[in-house]
Amino acid sequence: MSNGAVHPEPHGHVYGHYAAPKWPDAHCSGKEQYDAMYKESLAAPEKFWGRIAEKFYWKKKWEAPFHSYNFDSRKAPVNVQWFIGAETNLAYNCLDRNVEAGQGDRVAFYWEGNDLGEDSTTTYSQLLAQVCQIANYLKSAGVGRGDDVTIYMPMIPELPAAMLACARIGAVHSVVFAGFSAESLSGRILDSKPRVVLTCSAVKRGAKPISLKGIVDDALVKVTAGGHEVDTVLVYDHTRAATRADVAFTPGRDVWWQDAVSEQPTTCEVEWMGAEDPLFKLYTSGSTGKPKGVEHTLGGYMVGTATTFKYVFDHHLSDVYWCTADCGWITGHSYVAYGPLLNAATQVLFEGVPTHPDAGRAWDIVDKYKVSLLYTAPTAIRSLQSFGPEWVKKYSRASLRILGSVGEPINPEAWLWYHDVVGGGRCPIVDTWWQTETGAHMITPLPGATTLVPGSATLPFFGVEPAVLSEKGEELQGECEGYLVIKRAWPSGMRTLSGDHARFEATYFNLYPGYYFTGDGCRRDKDGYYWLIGRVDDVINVSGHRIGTAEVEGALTQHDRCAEAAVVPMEHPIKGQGIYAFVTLMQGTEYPPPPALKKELVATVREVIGPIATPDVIHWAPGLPKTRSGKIMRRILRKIASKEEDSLGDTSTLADPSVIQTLLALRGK
Ligand code: 6R9
Repeated sequence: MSNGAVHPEPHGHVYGHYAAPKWPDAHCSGKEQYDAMYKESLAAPEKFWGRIAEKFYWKKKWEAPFHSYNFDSRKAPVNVQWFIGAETNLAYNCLDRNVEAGQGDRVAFYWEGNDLGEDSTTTYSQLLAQVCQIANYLKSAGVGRGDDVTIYMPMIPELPAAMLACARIGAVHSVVFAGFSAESLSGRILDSKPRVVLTCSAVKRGAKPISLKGIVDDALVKVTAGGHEVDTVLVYDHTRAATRADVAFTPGRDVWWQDAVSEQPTTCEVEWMGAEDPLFKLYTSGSTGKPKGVEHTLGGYMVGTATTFKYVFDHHLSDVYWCTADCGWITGHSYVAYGPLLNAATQVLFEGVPTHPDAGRAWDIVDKYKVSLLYTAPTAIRSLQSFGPEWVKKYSRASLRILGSVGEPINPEAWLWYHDVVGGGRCPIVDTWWQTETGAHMITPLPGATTLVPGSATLPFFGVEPAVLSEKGEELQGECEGYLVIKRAWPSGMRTLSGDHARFEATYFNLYPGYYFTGDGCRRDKDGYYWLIGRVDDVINVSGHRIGTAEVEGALTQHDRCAEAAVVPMEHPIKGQGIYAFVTLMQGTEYPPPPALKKELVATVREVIGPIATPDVIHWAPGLPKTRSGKIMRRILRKIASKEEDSLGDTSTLADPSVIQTLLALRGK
């Protein structure tokens, strides 16, 4: 069932239990309070969420029924609605509401640039003015309610500001991670068809400068060929060394951000939107086909992200929060752009990588801004761990209070290092399990309430009712292992897939009607704790980023020497999982071919998808193990990739069993 993820140790006792600290002022202080709140959230969701939602500003309150949903696609279309009939605005709740409450001079963002010595501070009032200017510019470019806007930018304050500007005028943002290739970007633009694209001239990641504008230009050539025209490209001048004259500009289409936006008024009317109007689309990889545009709406997402942020990070106004995720991923949407700002949090926004200029950068930032809440991914933890504890111990880290983890299962060794070395044994770790689709944390400890066991995401958040199913779809009880599903709707869940509700139902609801299917395998132990094992579908989790095997296979076959490819996950010490590709070359090729071909194939994948999908291993395959009906037996390929060919299991259904010996002979060639 597992596809080769680094397995957490299921028997927590080996690593011990870590009792929650006694924090009387924690938002959830103690297991009894968690139990009581969890129970109420399931027994009386209307009362529970209604009370929380009262704290936000609603132009119009919800009506009865408060929420409704159907998870059974056999009965009727799957449909989820929360805060029915209500009207609100996310930007208003993130900014105006906080400024009106006297938080205008509070720091919203401490921005730390890629290079040392580059930094800036943005207060809530300043951010509000900035968002209004961008919003006014977007309106002047013809963007209105319900219109799509694509954002392809690095981690500078203008990125979350642009997201909020869209939210302010009711436009639907689609942020594309600025590490994706022109091809990937063009596919996403062709799917959502924005008239306006926001980008940046160039960016430096570590020591390497990258021309984002050049990538956008290439993408737009493909977009035009695909039958869509983008009218306006707003370009933030972030070239540093280069001058504007070095940036290719298409007159009539391209506009310098600093020129156009600074002319705009610093106030902008709010568009009041329905609670179930779309807020954003975010493309994510699935097991088949092209990436799916996951669509989230306003009301439930607002309440869900704000509430999880408050409780899971036990956020108080005295905290300084730093999430290392990029806004191009869901973590950057929910826990950089929306959740923290809804709580008037002060946060660090970091443009660079934590190992530049050296492996002490992350801890330097922690000390510089007195970060108390740190949220990062196991891959970053393992990478920093590999440089040795000296780099951490050079810095005080005395401000740290809570450490968070997200993106993939955290192996107990990394957990213990994070806890003992980074947190000096003082800071609870919140291992938060959730997905692009769920919008907000689903299974997670609460720092003042939950006893921790390294490697377990522990217990469900308020309102989340998980279940574990057998392959046949029977609900398992007590201690068990199977597929993780969710039994009822929670506020922040996705509502549909962009333009394809049938695919939404097929992917998440048809397999086990009545349940939301997560695509993850899990164990539940005798204490009811959940242990996430990894994806059970054809999705590889590389450094916490989802990559569909089908996408990588599609990219490889774009090389004219590649006849067929089969991609499986492999264990990777830093990235969690790596990409292992079996490649069949065009007829007539001698195996192994000259070594340069591997480099070419890798370059093709980087060009088609982006560097995050770089294959770690290319394994030549004159033939692939297939059933008589022609299905590739990935189970066998996974075993070969993990050098477990002694336990290949049943190979009697193979059309040609001799392919296995040939494959083994070509390992490392
Ligand atoms: C938030 C995010 C979702 C997939 C998910 C699962 C894996 C995320 C995890 C975790 C174990 C955790 N995942 N958090 N696995 N423990 N704490 O990462 O969203 O990019 O959509 O990925 O990531 O496999 O299904 P997304």
